Amino acid sequence: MTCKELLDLRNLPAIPSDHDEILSVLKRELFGEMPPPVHATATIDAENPYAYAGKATERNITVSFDTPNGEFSFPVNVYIPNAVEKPKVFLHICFLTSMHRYNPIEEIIDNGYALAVACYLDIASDDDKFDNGLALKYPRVSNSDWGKIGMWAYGMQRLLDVLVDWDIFSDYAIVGHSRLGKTALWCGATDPRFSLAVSNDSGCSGASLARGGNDETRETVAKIVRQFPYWFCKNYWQYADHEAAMPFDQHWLIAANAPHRVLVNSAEEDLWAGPDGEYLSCVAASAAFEAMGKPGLIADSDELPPETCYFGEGSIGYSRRPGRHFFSRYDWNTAMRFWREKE
Ligand code: GTR
Repeated sequence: MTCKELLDLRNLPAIPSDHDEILSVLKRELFGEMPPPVHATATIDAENPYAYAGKATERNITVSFDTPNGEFSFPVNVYIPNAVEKPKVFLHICFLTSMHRYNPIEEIIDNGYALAVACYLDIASDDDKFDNGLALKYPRVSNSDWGKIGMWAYGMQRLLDVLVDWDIFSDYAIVGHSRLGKTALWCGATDPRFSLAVSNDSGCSGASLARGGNDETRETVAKIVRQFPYWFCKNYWQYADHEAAMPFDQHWLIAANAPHRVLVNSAEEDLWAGPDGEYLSCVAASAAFEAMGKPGLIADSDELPPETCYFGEGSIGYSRRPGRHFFSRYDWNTAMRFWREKE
């Protein structure tokens, strides 16, 4: 079957032509409302200009901004290649600190990119407690109030304030893996200063379509809201086992990033995330990019892709590699390639 035939079976809601309308539905029904942006500032707590054999400058900073309930701060590590005049910078919302295995820092530097890493737990805890971090500053009352994914995304936008103010970078990408891949897509969709959002194995409620797919093997809305209700606004919970009633599907989240680029990385064995659902979502989101005069996904076939593929020519990039759920060096190299090839 062609992708078009597969998509026809899924009966997806059409993407609105108005960007604000896409965002208002995704806010109300999925991730929750976001507070207005409040410009952040930062202190540089330590700086090492000789990091990585002298190839990089490492800055340890604290990002701070006002909230209705006082100031909020979180730490970030930034790595800047010394040999590049105005490098592009990846903002990575990461599971742990920058020393986590998901950060091949030296390789990123050697490719001429800068990297800014924040640990998501420093922004808000990954549990149903709303008494800490950014959650404490914004009491959750209504069904459309934000969940944790919205908070993590908002924190990264405040980090972006600081990096833009430094005026030493030429371009900004938001990157994340898995639950933080969902976050990266939402962060890019709600802040046009990013020129690229990289979703690594983001799966259900991220890049992967909610409608269709193999419910035995993949994560569904029912499964995710049972285990991680606090990632979302409460309105999303009503769609457990009622995907057909959703006024949107996940291709809207990719489309909401238009006209800026999106890269979707999948792993062949990551059936929980649903690589085919991620691919079809890219195909379905393409119309929104095309309506803005940008190419969507440019693939070499109408059928589902093979175990290893890279389609990097369109505004939506797609990569699939063998193996399991992981943010691998392969995935990082795909992101660097996509950003390098598409200026
Ligand atoms: C899983 C969750 C996925 C994905 C993953 C992760 O347990 O069901 O949606 O987000 O966690 O973030 O590692």
